[in-house]
Amino acid sequence: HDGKPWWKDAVFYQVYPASFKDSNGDGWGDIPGLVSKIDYLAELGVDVIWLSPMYESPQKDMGYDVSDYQSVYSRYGTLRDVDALISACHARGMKLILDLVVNHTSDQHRWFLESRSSKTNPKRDWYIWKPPRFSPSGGGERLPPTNWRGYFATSTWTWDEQTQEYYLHLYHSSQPDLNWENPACRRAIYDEAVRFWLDRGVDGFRIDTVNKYSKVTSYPDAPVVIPGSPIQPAPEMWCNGPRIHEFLREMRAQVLGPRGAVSVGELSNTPDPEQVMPYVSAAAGELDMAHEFSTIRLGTGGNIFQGKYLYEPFGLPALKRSVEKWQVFTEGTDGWHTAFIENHDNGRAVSRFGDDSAPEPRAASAKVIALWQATLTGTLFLYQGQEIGMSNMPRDWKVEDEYKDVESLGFYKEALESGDEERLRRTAEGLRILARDHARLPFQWDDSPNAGFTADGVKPWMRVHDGFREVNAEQQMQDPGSVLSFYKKVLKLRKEHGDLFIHGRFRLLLPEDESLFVYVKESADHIVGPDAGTKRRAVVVLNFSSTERRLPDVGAALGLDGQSGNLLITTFGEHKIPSEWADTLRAWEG
Ligand code: TEU
Repeated sequence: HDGKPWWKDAVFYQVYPASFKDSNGDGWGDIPGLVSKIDYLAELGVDVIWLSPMYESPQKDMGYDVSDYQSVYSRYGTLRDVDALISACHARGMKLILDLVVNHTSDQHRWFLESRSSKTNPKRDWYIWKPPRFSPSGGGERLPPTNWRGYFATSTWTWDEQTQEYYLHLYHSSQPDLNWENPACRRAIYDEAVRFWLDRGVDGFRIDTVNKYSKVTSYPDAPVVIPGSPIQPAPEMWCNGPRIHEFLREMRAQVLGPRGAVSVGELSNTPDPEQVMPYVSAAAGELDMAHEFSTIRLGTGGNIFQGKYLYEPFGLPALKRSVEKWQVFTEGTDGWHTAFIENHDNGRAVSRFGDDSAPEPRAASAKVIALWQATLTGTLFLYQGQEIGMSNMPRDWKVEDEYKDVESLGFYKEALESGDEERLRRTAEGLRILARDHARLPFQWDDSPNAGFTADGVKPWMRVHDGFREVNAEQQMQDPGSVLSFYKKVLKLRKEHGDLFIHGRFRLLLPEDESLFVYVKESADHIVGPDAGTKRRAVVVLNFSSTERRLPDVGAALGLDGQSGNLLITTFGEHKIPSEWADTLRAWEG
């Protein structure tokens, strides 16, 4: 299918450097460790590695607090190690994208150290400083400039004694927001954080918090949605703000576009496709594609601020409706999207959408998730460990013992301090399902001590899952019936039938069925080559339950009766389509 950019058909694979492979026995993953596993990724069918932040950082938010964009966190390696990784990728025809974290820096970044040094420092305006307010009740108590609540369950303002002002941080207080309103600041970002790495040979970026750089610059209070709370959710004050599209167009025009760098934006808090399209329309000249989080975050309670970890169960129809919404929204447009169900900020898919209660259902449901993801339209992103069915931490691991994430601990602390037992119980339960920590356990390579992630006797920065002897890459590489083997099959299927599975139209069937997820993928009409003009169709049937399901008459049940066209039927071993379907489906062949 000519005329399609390479990144539409490519399979991307996210590596979380701290947890992938430790080569020097310090308990932290590192870049040489990743290089030692690159053939494993090539054999899986990975085309592009997305490496989460490996820059110099105090690690308050696992590297999403950058203190120097042009040097590497010592535990991960050196600039030369990154050069070696780039060469290793390119030598195999693979590519490498980095994580661009430029909504904020670390408070240890030299720009912030200069900015906070005095009100007259030339870089003062590179961050967002505001004077205090004083409580109208006359008590004279000093108050932050606004009542905004940030993502880690605190105010978005921290007081700076030296210059007697507050600075803004949507995340941790050690992550001060950069002021994108300042042109000199934007230029420095483009030069120091973007151009530097493109010059070294990286192929593009996953762009962190891509819709948050333009704030409502009048800094008003947010309406009260949490009665009695001094801090209120305020995403409308910084998500999809007044100048965001201008800024992203400028970044693409000035640095990403001329270098042909691929860009995928992290677009959270934007559940309306109408708001997503301006970011991913080719004509807009902003991003090539985006990650939108409605599906992966199903079950997070209420608003993602106060209720993010108050889990609300959902049924398969809700999942299907969410997938459908994001599968169809670019149809007939010049936009493009992504397919993903795991990343470093979310619980493991097999625990969230499958059944991780025992080895057999865990493997079976991991394969259902594999076939589901591999047959979705858009660019496919996998997260490390998804391909072997890694699951959430064991449910009996205690938050205070094993959870390390600044967001998890922020919400847990808030629930503890609330004095509300029920809230604390629900928050602990929500974290056991949704916490970002679940995706950050060390990769399970084999059944040796520490799962082969690091040397025996070394204490990994995060505890290894107790189940690593049953779930590890080594064992699955030898087993043709393993989850890993299945992923290799479905990634191959996806590419062999890209007109259906990567570029095809998605049509949901049986929307209200509580256990079957059934959809049709139809090839677009503009097939070039020998098949020009023919419409091919595949029916994907996924059983998300543990009970066998039979549909007496597939045609009627699927609402496809009377239609013709080539039907691609693919059965995978234990995923055989029930025999009484075979005749009906075969009848459609040809
Ligand atoms: O995450 C941003 C992000 O996903 C949040 O804004 C999200 O909307 C919030 O958690 C509510 O669900 C990125 C990185 O992926 C994350 O690891 C960092 O902690 C964060 O930005 C700050 O850089």
